[in-house]
Amino acid sequence: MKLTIVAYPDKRLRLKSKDVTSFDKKLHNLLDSMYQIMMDTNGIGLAAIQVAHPIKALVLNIPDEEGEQPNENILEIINPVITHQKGETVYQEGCLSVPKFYEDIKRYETLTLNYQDRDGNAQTIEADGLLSIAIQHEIDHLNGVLFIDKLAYGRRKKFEKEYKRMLKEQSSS
Ligand code: Y12
Ligand code: CO
Repeated sequence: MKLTIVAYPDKRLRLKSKDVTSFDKKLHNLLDSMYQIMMDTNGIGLAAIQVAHPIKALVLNIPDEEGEQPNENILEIINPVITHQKGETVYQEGCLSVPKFYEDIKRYETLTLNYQDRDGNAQTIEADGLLSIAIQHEIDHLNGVLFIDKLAYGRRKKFEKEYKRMLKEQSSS
């Protein structure tokens, strides 16, 4: 399945994603293609809405201690629900839908997540570190929220100015 990444300020990124109800070949093809485009673009997390599919599905591949992302570390998360979250952490986040921008964002440090795998089986994981941050970032996408929405007013204004300039430069080159 040929996918392209939807980039800010495309309004489709503001859609609220719907529950997945069919765990069929179509879903599996979408997950496989999402994983492929995420790896091809050096991503570590991607929500289906970022490839114009407003369903509650996301893929993650968190780098290990060596910075490697072996295929067996892939996490496919369908219909996620965070049941517990605590602590506080700040990390410089980036997003495949907001290219070239990185910002410090405050998140919960640890969480417990209930979700379904690609076959609809119920799963639970406890997450901390980068995995916890990535899960929160991607679940925000399912609710139409981007990491830049969490910036303070002044920082957001600066971002909008710089991003507009970048888009203008891109379109004239
Ligand atoms: C911590 C922080 C954020 C997340 C969400 C997942 N974010 C990403 O996967 C970001 C990927 C990314 C990749 C880039 O490289 C290319 O596009 C080739 C990139 O570089 C440029 O835009 C030039 C920016 C972001 C999880 C955990
Ligand atoms: Co993102």
